[in-house]
Amino acid sequence: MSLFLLLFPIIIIILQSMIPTASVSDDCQISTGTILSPSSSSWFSPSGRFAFGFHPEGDGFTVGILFNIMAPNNTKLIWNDNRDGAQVSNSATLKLTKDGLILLLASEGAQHYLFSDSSSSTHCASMLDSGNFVIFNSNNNVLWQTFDLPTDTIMGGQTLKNDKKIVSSVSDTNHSSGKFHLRMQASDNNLVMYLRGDVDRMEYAYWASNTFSKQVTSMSLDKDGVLYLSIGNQSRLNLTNGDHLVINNTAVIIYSVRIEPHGQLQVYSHDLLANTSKVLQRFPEDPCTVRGVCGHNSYCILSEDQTTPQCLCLPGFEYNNPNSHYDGCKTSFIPRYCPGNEPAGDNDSYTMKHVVFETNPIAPLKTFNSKEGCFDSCLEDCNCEAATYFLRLDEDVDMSEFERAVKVGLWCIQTDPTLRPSVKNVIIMLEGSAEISPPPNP
Ligand SMILES: *[C@@H]1O[C@H](CO)[C@@H](O)[C@H](O)[C@H]1NC(C)=O
Ligand SMILES: *[C@@H]1O[C@H](CO)[C@@H](O)[C@H](O)[C@H]1NC(C)=O
Ligand SMILES: *[C@@H]1O[C@H](CO)[C@@H](O)[C@H](O)[C@H]1NC(C)=O
Ligand SMILES: *[C@@H]1O[C@H](CO)[C@@H](O)[C@H](O)[C@H]1NC(C)=O
Ligand SMILES: *[C@@H]1O[C@H](CO)[C@@H](O)[C@H](O)[C@H]1NC(C)=O
Ligand SMILES: *[C@@H]1O[C@H](CO)[C@@H](O)[C@H](O)[C@H]1NC(C)=O
Ligand SMILES: CC(=O)N[C@H]1CO[C@H](CO)[C@@H](O)[C@@H]1O
Repeated sequence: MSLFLLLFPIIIIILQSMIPTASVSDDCQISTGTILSPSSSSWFSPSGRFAFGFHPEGDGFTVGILFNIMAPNNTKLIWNDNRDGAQVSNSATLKLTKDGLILLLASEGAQHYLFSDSSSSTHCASMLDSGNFVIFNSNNNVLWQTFDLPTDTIMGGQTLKNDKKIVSSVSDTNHSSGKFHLRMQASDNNLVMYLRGDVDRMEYAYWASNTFSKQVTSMSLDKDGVLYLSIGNQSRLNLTNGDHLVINNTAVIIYSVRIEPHGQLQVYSHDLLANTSKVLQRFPEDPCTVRGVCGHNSYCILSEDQTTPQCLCLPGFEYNNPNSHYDGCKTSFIPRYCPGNEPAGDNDSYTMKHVVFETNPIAPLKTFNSKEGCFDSCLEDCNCEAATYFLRLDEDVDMSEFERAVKVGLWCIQTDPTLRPSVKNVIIMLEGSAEISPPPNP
């Protein structure tokens, strides 16, 4: 009898503490102790569209979130762990424990925490239909979520916080960090895209929101697919026009925005009933204005569909990598040297019209009265391989041709002067015009 009286309040306490736990379980799909391996199935979102688990990459696997758009054929990896680390082998396992989410690299005996929980309060995890993978404690508080660690993609409902960035992937099959990034820049309230260098220097930027005077705090993609900047705490500045916002009650559409391997930021809509994806908007609109998209000694033109950049070698050059035209070009001739002041030997010369240097000239510009004077000056200078010649405004300009102006990504012929062939085998005259807006000053 006395024992029952003692136990009674304890039973009540246990019952009470179970009530919040019960509500948590609605959000819980994966409980602690659950193990995943490359040969087992993934942790799917309720709709089955998002799969957290091991996904093939290179010779092994990467741990990430796969978005099935046209399942199972058209998939996109929207997030992955340790993207610049080595791929994991098929003996690896992933385990949700009270201490966090651990990747055990069985063969190497090593382990790596995707999320480490020092207070051992990890309760469960869920792959949500928004594309967010979330780890909860028993009070239903978020301990960790992939939405806080974006790689190259932001999903509808996700925010890129101040001073955070997303980095393009190398390609659609290699999700290591690629050439470009988009940064929510706290220092000057701008959302900026850069060619990745040692530092984010203004001359490497190829797109910016130009919101200097506003108090920009973050970039978000809302659930309706409108990309916007938050200004202060209340107002927002829409970056996309929202033209796609037509009422269609039968459609199930989700949105994403990704910095593409070729540097453009693209906003997508994904129709989950029709199983189609389309690009709603691109920043910048012209893929050839992405700085460095083509690599050294090559230039960019638009493909037939007007949306894909195509890189061509300058005359006298060939692709560094015949399988990828985005890796720049190298000389296709054997350089011959012109020591001292000996006159240059044989030469081939090419003229390319309506092109612009994308950065400030390497050497100070000289002024000539004629194109021939400019040409001869390059010929006399052993180190000159290319010369730009700007038409004066009073000269005849065929404006229709400017519509299709070629933009040269020739930031420098060769960065290392000792590698420069001091020879007149190739002279390239780049004829620009004052009509083409000059590149921005750094
Ligand atoms: C992905 O690209 C990076 C950088 O170019 C390279 O180091 C890595 O080996 C590539 N990974 C695979 C699996 O090809
Ligand atoms: C779209 O994909 C889902 C999931 O794979 C499938 O159930 C559905 O039938 C597909 N719809 C169409 C129109 O193909
Ligand atoms: C991808 O889809 C196409 C058309 O639906 C089909 O012919 C092809 O076999 C699929 N490929 C794979 C790898 O499933
Ligand atoms: C933002 O909100 C905080 C607290 O809610 C407030 O103190 C601050 O003044 C607000 N800032 C702006 C710019 O409205
Ligand atoms: C921005 O987009 C939202 C959502 O579509 C819309 O409600 C709002 O009116 C837009 N704001 C402006 C200034 O256009
Ligand atoms: C509405 O969405 C459904 C499903 O995606 C599609 O089949 C239909 O054509 C859409 N209707 C309109 C008017 O766009
Ligand atoms: C030194 C030399 O061969 N110069 C030639 C380079 O090419 C131009 C154009 O073909 C000729 O005019 C030069 O005589």
